[in-house]
Amino acid sequence: MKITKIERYQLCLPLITPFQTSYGVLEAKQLDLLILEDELGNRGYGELVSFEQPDYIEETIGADRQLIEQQLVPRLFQSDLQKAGDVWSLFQTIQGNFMAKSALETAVWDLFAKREQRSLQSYFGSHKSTLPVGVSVGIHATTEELIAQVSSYLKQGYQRIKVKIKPGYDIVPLSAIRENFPDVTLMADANSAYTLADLELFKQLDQLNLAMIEQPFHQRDFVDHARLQQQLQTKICLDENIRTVEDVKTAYALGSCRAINLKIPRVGGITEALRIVDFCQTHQLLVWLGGMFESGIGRALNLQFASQTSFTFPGDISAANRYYAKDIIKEPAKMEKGRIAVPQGVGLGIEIDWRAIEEVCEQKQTYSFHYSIKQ
Ligand code: OSB
Ligand code: MG
Repeated sequence: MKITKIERYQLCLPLITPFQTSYGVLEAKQLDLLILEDELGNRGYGELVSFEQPDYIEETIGADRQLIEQQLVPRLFQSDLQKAGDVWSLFQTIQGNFMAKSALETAVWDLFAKREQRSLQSYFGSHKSTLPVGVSVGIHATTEELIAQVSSYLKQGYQRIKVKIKPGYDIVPLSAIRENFPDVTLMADANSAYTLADLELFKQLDQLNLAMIEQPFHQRDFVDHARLQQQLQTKICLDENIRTVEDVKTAYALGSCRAINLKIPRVGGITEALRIVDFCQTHQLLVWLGGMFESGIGRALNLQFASQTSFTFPGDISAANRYYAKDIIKEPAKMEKGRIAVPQGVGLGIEIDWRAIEEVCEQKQTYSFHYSIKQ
């Protein structure tokens, strides 16, 4: 396959309500839509989801745009891909920059699926048509507001609640939720805000029957996570730490966690994500699908990928209306009875809403094949 044209639409989607984590507050999500065109006129879609601030991981959307233009686009134009999995080796000598690589790698998967007239989920051997989903709840000003928000999400049907915590906002809000909703599948996400000095707090959280505690410690720490896991009944889940299957091997060997929050963009795309699913299956680590405030495009990818039988725990794949007033696809993800449908059709199974794109597009850039020759 030859890639003949690449378009990049720079979008900014305002969130319905600001989302607060231990890193800060997010009010609008910058994201880039990448469209890859082949010699037959098929178009594959990918989404760049990195943040403006390098707090969650090192990448920023600004640096990623530059890397895409200077490194990844030229490599794609010079390639002759036989299958989607070939992109992984094409990008292999570029270290890090996982979200930048994922934006293009996933677009190539969509492109191959469209060429071959197949759904994306068929490549993963999956057939499920709907998935149970959960929701991630940000830090709220008061416990009352938090309880009201959780209550509203549960009424809507969400099957699992994840609550963001930070030092000083942890045991009180979580105990309140547990008291009000004794049976809900509940978990906490610390986004790296604690250290092993907080062991006593984690022992208290261990009493709340949480499904897991996500990323309590530093993004590069495996050793203290292992020390904590040894002393807790509750599963530790790693998010920020996990960029490659080698990271999962390290975590497994040390006993740093019993669950993995897998985000396709954070691990550089579908090929690496599949390796991680395989390793987790073989070693009995719970693997589930996380989110990055994706638009309908990234959400469709998440739904296709999480439809594999190995995913049983509800993902951070909420309905479009949990995030944005207006999505950029024709049929935004809706939740019914706690489940969201896997888009049907070829590739990602979605259609872009070009009017909506026009409204939120801040810049458009087109790279054509000759771009790489001029390098
Ligand atoms: O830590 O899982 C996280 C969103 C952005 C960055 C990091 C995280 C999150 C979420 C929300 O928790 C996931 C979503 O609903 O898309
Ligand atoms: Mg997380």
